[in-house]
Amino acid sequence: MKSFMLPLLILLSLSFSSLIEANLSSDYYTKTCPEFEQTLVQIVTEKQIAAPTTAAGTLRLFFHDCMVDGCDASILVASTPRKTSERDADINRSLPGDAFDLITRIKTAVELKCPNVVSCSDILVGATRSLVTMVGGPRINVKFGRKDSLVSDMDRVEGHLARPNMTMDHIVSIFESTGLNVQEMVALVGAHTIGFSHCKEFANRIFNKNKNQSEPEGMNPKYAAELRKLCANYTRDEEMSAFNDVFTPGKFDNMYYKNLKHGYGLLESDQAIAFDSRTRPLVDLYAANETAFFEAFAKAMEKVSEQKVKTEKLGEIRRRCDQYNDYKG
Ligand code: HEM
Ligand SMILES: *[C@@H]1O[C@H](CO)[C@@H](O)[C@H](O)[C@H]1NC(C)=O
Ligand SMILES: *[C@@H]1O[C@H](CO)[C@@H](O)[C@H](O)[C@H]1NC(C)=O
Ligand SMILES: *[C@@H]1O[C@H](CO)[C@@H](O)[C@H](O)[C@H]1NC(C)=O
Ligand SMILES: *[C@@H]1O[C@H](CO)[C@@H](O)[C@H](O)[C@H]1NC(C)=O
Ligand SMILES: *[C@@H]1O[C@H](CO)[C@@H](O)[C@H](O)[C@H]1NC(C)=O
Ligand SMILES: CC(=O)N[C@H]1CO[C@H](CO)[C@@H](O)[C@@H]1O
Repeated sequence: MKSFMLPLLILLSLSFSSLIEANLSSDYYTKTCPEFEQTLVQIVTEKQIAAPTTAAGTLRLFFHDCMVDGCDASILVASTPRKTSERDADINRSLPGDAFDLITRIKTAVELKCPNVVSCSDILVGATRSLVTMVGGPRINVKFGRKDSLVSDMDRVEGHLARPNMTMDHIVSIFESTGLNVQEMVALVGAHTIGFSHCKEFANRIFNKNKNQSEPEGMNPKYAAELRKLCANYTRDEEMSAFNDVFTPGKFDNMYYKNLKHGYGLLESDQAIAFDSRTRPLVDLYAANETAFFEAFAKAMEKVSEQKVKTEKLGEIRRRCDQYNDYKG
């Protein structure tokens, strides 16, 4: 029975979620859980101070959750023996534990104050908003009132998330299929102004490819040499990683775009947006004007956070973020 129900649910959520408008609002929990925001900000602050990589990890988790069927905490669900969930899709294997831990901590604290009221998806969205500001980025206007998904399926990830080795056409088409245009795409990828990438994500650029060429496409030679040193052992030590923004790795600023203009793009897809004729003018704009980047980023993030949101019937307030409420083991 179960194996029949799940595809059915997927079909339902596909056909209706875009038709019914969700009622998101900025004061959604003011009456039902007045302590929500304050509790969230307090835990986010403590966690970010204790583990400074939390901001980048959470921002990436947010993006991966929202790109696959809207922000619905489907990424937080743990796999079961019967079903491999989104977070264990190959592309999610490197999602950082600190971000999952943060959401669990907030959920636990909020459940003590107001049980069964605040969704996990709202917690992830709210935490991302606070962390971006905390590391120097813009204020993002977020609304609340999302429900958590009733499905999380590994097979739904592929095709919704870009990979560094895709062509720019392919990457653009993935964003467009999610309702995001080229301008919004370039602004959103500015998120790579914080955080890091594992060597395997760019090893192809610095080691194997173009063996006859001294440097990978567009990469600053000194930077390439440093990366080769850093990643020398990456096949043995899979944890080896490099900062996405080599100059101001922990600060949310427009350095990412300045880097691209000088050959300091880490991923192939990063560097490529400085060359493509559709994206280059936006890279130039955001490199020259941080205010323009911040405005565009905040607006695009707001849009991402509100697309395809689950309403009453298609979701629930999960009691545990990693399990559906009807989970029976
Ligand atoms: C062209 C589209 C994109 C591609 C190909 C891409 C790919 C990647 C890859 C391969 C990593 C490294 C993961 C790892 O090694 O653990 C990464 C990291 C990251 N990505 Fe993206 N990404 C894209 C767009 C975005 C967007 C739109 C956001 C957010 C709005 C984002 C946020 C992040 C963050 C914050 C990190 C650092 C994570 C950390 O330090 O834990 N990315 N991305
Ligand atoms: C949104 O709110 C209106 C008015 O409160 C209500 O009639 C409607 O059913 C709500 N829609 C959803 C999807 O919850
Ligand atoms: C891109 O990378 C993925 C894994 O990271 C690999 O499976 C795929 O074959 C690569 N595609 C191309 C065109 O290199
Ligand atoms: C590298 O250069 C050698 C000698 O010039 C040539 O035979 C070979 O085909 C080149 N390989 C690539 C991948 O361009
Ligand atoms: C790589 O491994 C070798 C031998 O185990 C070690 O001497 C060297 O310091 C390592 N390099 C890096 C960058 O970790
Ligand atoms: C930078 O962008 C902002 C926001 O779009 C704009 O108001 C401002 O005039 C721009 N500054 C310059 C120097 O172009
Ligand atoms: C954060 C998280 O859930 N990571 C998981 C990604 O996938 C690997 C392999 O299945 C798991 O071991 C991680 O726990």
